[in-house]
Amino acid sequence: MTLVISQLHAQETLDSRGNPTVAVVLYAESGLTVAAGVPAGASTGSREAVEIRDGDPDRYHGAGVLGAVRNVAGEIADSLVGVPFSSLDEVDQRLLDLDGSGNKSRLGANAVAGVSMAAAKAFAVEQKEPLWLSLAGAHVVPRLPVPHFNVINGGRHAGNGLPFQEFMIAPLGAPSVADAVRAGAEVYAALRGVLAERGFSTGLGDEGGFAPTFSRPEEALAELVKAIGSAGYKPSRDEVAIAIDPAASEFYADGRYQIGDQSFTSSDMIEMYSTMLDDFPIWSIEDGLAESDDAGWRAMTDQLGDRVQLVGDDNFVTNPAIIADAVVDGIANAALIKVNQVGTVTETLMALDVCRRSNYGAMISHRSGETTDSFIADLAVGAGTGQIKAGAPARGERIAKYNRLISIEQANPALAYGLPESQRRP
Ligand code: 2PG
Ligand code: MG
Repeated sequence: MTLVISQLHAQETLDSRGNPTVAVVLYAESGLTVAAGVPAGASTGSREAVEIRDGDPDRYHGAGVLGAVRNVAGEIADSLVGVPFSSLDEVDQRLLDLDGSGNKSRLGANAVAGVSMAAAKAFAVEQKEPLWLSLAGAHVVPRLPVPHFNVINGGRHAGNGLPFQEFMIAPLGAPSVADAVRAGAEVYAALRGVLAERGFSTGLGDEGGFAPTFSRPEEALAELVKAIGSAGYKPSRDEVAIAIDPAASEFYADGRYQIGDQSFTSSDMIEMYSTMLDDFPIWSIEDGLAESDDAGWRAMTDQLGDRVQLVGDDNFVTNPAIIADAVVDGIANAALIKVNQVGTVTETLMALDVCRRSNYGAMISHRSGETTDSFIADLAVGAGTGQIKAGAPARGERIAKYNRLISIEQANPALAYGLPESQRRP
């Protein structure tokens, strides 16, 4: 099977926050057309692949992406059009060679990721396979993931003063994706009621979760437990569990973590998490400590790694080499996986491979700035890791992913749902 690209088109469109982003349309000589939309983050890791923005203050306050768009339709198209490619790997390697910077800063990770995602879709169409199947590697058993619904937003994703960024519900015990989505939506609706009853705002943050003015993370956890119960589910690791992403790099400075008017050391934070694990059905903690706090991460992994999934996001940036080093170093036991964080689909699949070989968990993730492209739903099924986070069960750009999962499930009733046994902690 060979893919010959006949034309690459790109345009500046808007993401879910109203910021410009890159959309790519790929035309192949076989007659197929596929499109991809590139997401963008707010709480970014310092070693992420570098997206390029125009910096022209007269357009979108400097955030325009016309330069990245020009790179797709110009330099990248010149290099890819007319070349017979036999694998996605070859396309992505050519993109890496052409960029030459090591971190995509020359052509832009936003340009490169858009082309790579479109090429992955094109290969699936050429192979007459669903995208999820064509993304599954030779040694991977595809699987429908547990959706992690971010129903309370804080940090950089909301202006509510809540230091922790994400409070998610994870229907680990649901029998299917459709039932998990239903549980997510029912708890979300119950949470709206619980918050309104207490006089809190039910306005939304960037990922569609509520953004009440809690100052302490424990308040958010307590309301979540209430909402799970009032929707008729059991707040527990067997049924509807909780996952959090404090995104701790965002409130870390000079070796201390600032939460409200209190300042904590790494070991204070680990103790706080330990108490939270006693008090709430939390099964996963992402970015519990800052990306630069390696010693803290090692201690946290030592002390909590047997009790809970510890996910590296800002520190790992979906980079296979960084994750491989962390495995040796005893940091975390899972990685967050975002295509645009590393820049190509092939490198994303390599990062997943490192996780698989190291028995690290891997949660496929959206960004806070999203498009309606549901690429990550297919990636999650193909990766077979049993976990995805794509925001609240509300707002078009978030539900595009969940609805795609339901469609995949309906069309493939033999696919298993849920966390593989090897990834349950404990
Ligand atoms: C995260 C992501 C997605 P952002 O921190 O995990 O939720 O946020 O896209 O802003 O980096
Ligand atoms: Mg994160």
